[in-house]
Amino acid sequence: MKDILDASALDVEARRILEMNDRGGYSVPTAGLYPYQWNWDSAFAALGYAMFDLARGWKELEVLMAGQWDDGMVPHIQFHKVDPSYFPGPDIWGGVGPVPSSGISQPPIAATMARLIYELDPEAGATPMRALYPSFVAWHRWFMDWRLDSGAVCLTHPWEAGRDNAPDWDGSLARIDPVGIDPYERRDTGHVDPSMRPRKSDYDRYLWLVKQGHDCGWDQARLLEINPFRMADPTMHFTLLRAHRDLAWLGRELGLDTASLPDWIAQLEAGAETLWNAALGAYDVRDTASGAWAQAVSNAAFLCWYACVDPKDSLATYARVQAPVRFGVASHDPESPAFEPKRYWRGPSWAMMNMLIAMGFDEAGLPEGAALRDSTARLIAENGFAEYFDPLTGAPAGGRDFTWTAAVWLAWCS
Ligand code: 2M8
Repeated sequence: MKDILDASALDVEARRILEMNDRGGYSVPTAGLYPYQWNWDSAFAALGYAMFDLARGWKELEVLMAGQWDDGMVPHIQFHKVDPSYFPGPDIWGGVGPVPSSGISQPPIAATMARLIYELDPEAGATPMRALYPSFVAWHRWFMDWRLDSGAVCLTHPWEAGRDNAPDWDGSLARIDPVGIDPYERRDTGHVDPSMRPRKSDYDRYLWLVKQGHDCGWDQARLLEINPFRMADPTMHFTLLRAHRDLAWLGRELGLDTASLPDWIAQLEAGAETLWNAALGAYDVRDTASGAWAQAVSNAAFLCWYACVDPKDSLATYARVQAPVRFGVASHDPESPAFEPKRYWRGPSWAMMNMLIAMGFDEAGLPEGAALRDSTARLIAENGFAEYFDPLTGAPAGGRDFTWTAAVWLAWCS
């Protein structure tokens, strides 16, 4: 790759982006569009920083976990410094943690990134990792206490999966009548072409769900009773299962208490069965209220190798959906009528998802991992450090100078 693409110039650019998006101990995904600290973005950022500054990598995780709520939840956004360029802000969310925050979480990849950083230099990593370990256990426990349905991990808001407007949620969101939300003004469409963003009908429902959480003080027991949107989801399930495994590894390595982890791993291994949609030939989203499948092949379906669960027929499905795709993994099946190659999580290729999927392929000894890495590297080299990309043409889309794309370049592509 290096001879073809001038990787060293891209390394310099990736580092420049990470430094530019550094707000002093935490990073923002990109200025303007996302001016706060996002949970899984921050975990990728930590790995990116660690490639040239280990201490800065650990610092990112420390700031992330310092926003943990008393109940163990680690919020999806921390609003360290209010910035009107983003909506909805802290007043709409009413988070109840130590830092103004949202009230939902995000895919728990932080323990997995912590393991990768630790492995770069175990001696330097022992002290920060020991300090972080109990907060990771508490966060993982929160998911196990509040978010299981037949052993599958659920989300309570599309923003929680990080795959905001994926077609996976369409049927279930359509059943919500978003009455009672205050008039609002979106900011995202002022930064990015609206045709690359969610539709208004999605935003109305996102805000209705936020209001519901806000009005009950983000009480998980109450939300379990009243929230009609509880989706058992491969993103949450596979990232948590993988994170449990990595946390257990770190705990054993450092001689820490790993007592809960084997049982949590066993529960999620069994629960993965309830996400397998045999008719689709893929792991799928299941609406826990109706029992209905989303009938959607997403990129999250291909995290089964990353989670080290039985892939069943996933490889054949991967080959089918990837046939027309040139760059990375499409976030939604290109043969589906809902596929839109530039609209956010309804089709585009995401460098960080590609990395997680490829980690699983590599560990399973499948050649698809190296191929995915090459196509993602080419995507970035030819189109820049965009938020996401058209998987058919490679055209950059969404925000630019993006933290996780830069981090993925440094940690995996270069
Ligand atoms: C996107 O989500 C935020 C809401 O959380 C938004 O659109 O305002 C998603 O791509 C999510 O996965 C990501 O963490 C976030 C920041 O990059 O942006």
